[in-house]
Amino acid sequence: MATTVLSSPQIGTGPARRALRLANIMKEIALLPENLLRMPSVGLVNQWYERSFEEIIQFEKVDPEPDVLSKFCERLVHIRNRHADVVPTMAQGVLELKESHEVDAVTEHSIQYFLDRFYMSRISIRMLINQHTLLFGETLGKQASVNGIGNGGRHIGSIDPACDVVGVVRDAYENAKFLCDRYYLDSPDLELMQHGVPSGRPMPIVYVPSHLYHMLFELFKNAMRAVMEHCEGSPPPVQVNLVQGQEDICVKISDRGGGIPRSVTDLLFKYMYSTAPQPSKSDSQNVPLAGYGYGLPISRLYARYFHGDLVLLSCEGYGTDAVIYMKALTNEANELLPVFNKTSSKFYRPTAQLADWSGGVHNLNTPNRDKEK
Ligand code: W6P
Repeated sequence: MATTVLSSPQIGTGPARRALRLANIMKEIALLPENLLRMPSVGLVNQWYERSFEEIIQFEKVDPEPDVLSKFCERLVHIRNRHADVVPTMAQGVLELKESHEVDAVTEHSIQYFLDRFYMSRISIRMLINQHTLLFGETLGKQASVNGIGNGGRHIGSIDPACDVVGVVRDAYENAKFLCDRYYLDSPDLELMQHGVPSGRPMPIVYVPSHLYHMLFELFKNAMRAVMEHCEGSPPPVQVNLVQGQEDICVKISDRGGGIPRSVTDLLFKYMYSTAPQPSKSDSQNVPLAGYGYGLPISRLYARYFHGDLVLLSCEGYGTDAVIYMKALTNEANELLPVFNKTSSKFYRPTAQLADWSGGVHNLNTPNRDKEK
């Protein structure tokens, strides 16, 4: 894992790699359903990509002198900031589409396919930018990530070769609990159990702590909200099982929040369904715990980025298990990237599928249709 995401200090490879990934996803943007491409927010995102691409390729031809290297770092930081709001802006674009057009099943499928690849590409590009700026940036970067201030000196950019899963779980729980207490004036306790390593010992893995935190925080918020909305009297605890296996490391978060019907489980990962208007800034003191935005689909992409996964398993009437799988072996945990080729372009002009099973309309809209992956 470490080797795939380390940018070379030579300027030749850094810009080339980023430019290639930018070019790949820009070709896919061009294939988006026309209706979506015409939405103002999507146009804005497209402009950001065009501008960043132009800025990056400027660096391809110049010699990697120290002055150029630091200019390159500055440019990367600038680009990272420019793209900070890509996710809510694309979500806005999808809302604009829903409000202005009837969206058919084929279009919806294309949008799901595109956004999964688009956000995965974004995760990978931001990972490259973070690695480069942390490892080769001026001031802070050098000391914090190479000589290692604050984390025992072990970080390699944003990668922690001994990421403390237990610590990240507790941290994510505490922060979700804070929001939960503020909104519901109470919150479920955490019951943490470890398997495969002695209890109370850390369970270190090679991982990007911020990615793991992002997934756990999202799942805790969902679990807590379900529990608080469902329970009468004192809320039952959220149980977390942490398991070190040979092949996988699993984090299972179990809530007794009443569960969700099977037909809804897949919808929670669909961008077209999970798009809701952003709560306004003035509401920020009293935002609901979760339930807007792209938290779950994007968390699953974080898991899949290093060949793990995130799945939901619910028993309607009782509660939900959410499992994060991570690869235990780092040589299997390399990047999973979208590549653009003839296969991917075909997905944007899919032919409507005819049902080959009886008993209902099995078109692309059927929630329980088997996953394509
Ligand atoms: C629920 C719905 C959900 C989504 C994600 C994680 C946990 C839960 N619990 O009821």
